[in-house]
Amino acid sequence: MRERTTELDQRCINTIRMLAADAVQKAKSGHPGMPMGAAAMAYVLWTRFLRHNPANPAWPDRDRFVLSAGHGSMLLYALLHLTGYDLGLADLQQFRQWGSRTPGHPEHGLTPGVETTTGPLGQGFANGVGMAIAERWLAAQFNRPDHPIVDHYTYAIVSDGDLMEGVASEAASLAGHLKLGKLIYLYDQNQISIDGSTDLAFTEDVGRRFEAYGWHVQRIADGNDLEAVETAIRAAQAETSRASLIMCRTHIGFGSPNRQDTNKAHGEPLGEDEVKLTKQRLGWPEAPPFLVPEDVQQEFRRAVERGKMWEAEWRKRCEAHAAAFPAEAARWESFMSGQLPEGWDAALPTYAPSDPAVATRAVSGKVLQAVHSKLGNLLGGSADLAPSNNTYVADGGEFQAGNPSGRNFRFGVREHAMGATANGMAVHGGLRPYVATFLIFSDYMRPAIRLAALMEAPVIFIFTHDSIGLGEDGPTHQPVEHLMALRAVPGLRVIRPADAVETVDAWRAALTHRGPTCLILTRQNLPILDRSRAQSGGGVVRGAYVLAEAEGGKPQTILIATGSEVAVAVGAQKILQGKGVAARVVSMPSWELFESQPQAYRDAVLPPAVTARLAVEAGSPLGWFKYVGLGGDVVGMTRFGASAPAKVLFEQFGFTPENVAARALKLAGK
Ligand SMILES: Cc1ncc(C[n+]2csc(CCOP(=O)(O)OP(=O)(O)O)c2C)c(N)n1
Repeated sequence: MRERTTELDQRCINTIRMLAADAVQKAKSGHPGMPMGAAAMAYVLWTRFLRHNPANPAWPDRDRFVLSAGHGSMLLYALLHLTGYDLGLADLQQFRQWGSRTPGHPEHGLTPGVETTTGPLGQGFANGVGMAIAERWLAAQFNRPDHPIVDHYTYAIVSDGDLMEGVASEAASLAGHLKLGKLIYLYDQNQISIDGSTDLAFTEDVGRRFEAYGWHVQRIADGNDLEAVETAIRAAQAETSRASLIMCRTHIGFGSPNRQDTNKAHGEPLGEDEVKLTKQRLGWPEAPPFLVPEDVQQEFRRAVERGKMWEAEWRKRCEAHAAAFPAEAARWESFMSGQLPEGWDAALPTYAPSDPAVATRAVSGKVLQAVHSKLGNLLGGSADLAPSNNTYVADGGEFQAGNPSGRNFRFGVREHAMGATANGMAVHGGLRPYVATFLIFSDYMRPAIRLAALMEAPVIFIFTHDSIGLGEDGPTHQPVEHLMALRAVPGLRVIRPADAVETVDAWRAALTHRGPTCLILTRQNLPILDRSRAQSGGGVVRGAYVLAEAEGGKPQTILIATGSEVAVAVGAQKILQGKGVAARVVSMPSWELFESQPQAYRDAVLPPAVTARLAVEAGSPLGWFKYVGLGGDVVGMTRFGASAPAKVLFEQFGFTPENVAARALKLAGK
């Protein structure tokens, strides 16, 4: 450990502070105060601990760093720039501008070195828990005595706001239970948020709360005390059986004579005059802006050489590991590539119309079991609904503190943290996480689902009990608006299979996709559909297809249905046929997949000339008019459901072949 803080240390820290102040000032927008207050502890972490390779932000065994307080993004951009990532001063000067690589909040996939997208407070906290889980699981899979190839820390800087959020509490509770000893969080305890002092709303003893979660908690009176921060991080590393929270009392807007320790330092530029005063106070040249002194540059850039060396050492370890354990090494490569191994789908179940009716959630469980041994990195679980979600895989073992190679996860009743943790697992790399709950509770994890889509994180969200079809649990548990709400998320793939055959294909689509997928599954049994009148070349992978062509091949009307309502539409088709109306049944498990098809295919499934179209889905009709047109109609749910047996509910709400046929007849003008 260094004896004392040098003058160069101070100038390095002030460089971070002033880059943040200058960038926010130039953009006339942003949050200067957080980076200014947290610069010192971030400096200690990044220059004395963080093992990373700026030349290769994708080095698999790098330490992960999450800036959970994403509004302080300039802190991260400054560190990435200074330590030699492919992020120039010109990028910092474009902070928050159109097309720049330095957006208002850190975005994974856009800026090299940004591990996860943060900004919605609490999410980064939970993502980090997922990353630490991923590290532990991969280490248990691949490390052998004298051959550690997975061995890194997950660090984060978390703020008052992060720790006020429920998702952080859920994730902290989970991390405490799992004893994630390589998770180390620095708490930027500046006691200021947007409204003012945290005393307005946040007065519990955070340290004791985290101790109660089972965390190792340290308290630092002065977050600018580099030696104290360094000592605490070392102690946190030495504590291997508990996650660590290092509470650092800091000062928002540090150095700003008129803004420090006030919420004025939070969400707006300091102002030209105050930037000047701050520079004077910190002994910094007033000009030029974006100043990086030569020796400061050199000091930070030592990360480049060290990074190269660390990665080279790791590669050597990998070579030795591969020589000693060639099969494991091949598996490691396969996990990290994200590719599915040859023959992964060989054991997928198949179904024929003569098979008994089966719930799509049950088929999903069978699929999981069938691919389990082939897809060694497919893992996940449920928020305390495993028997209902059919997610527990026999022989998978349970991921627990004492069994880090288990593949069944017990997330507890913590949907939000489950989603955000899965995002962290996915962006860590090497894992294919799935998580599950009832569709109704997708609302409890919606912010995480949204971020999975924004990051294109390959998480599989399993949502069962997908409609009034769940029956007696009643309106509190019956989703109505949820399907449409999920479809409204850009880049999110939503698939609602109609039967067992479509469920197998839905899983196939999810597993071969490099982004997030929601699988929407039934509680109730569904018949295996007759496909003898299906049009060839269709299927789940195309999003919608002709499941049962109209007799004679010339449809007068089209019934478009999803999930459990497809069988209802097929029943209606028969009635219509008896009345001399030729109806085509289109199964449309996924809007997003259908939208990605060529126009010619879409027109073949939904011929523009056939305008008498009826959509049938036991959910909100909102949005269906896109496919049925203004001249079309929708049999949907326009009110909450009710508590009753599913069969009664389907009758009462009109999801019967008779009602669907009657509505279609009206449309066809008969
Ligand atoms: C979920 C969520 N709610 C609200 C916000 C808006 N917001 C951004 S920063 C902030 C206050 C944060 O205070 P703190 O975490 O203490 O950050 P500091 O003031 O120290 O920069 C809020 C409410 C957000 N980003 N995310």
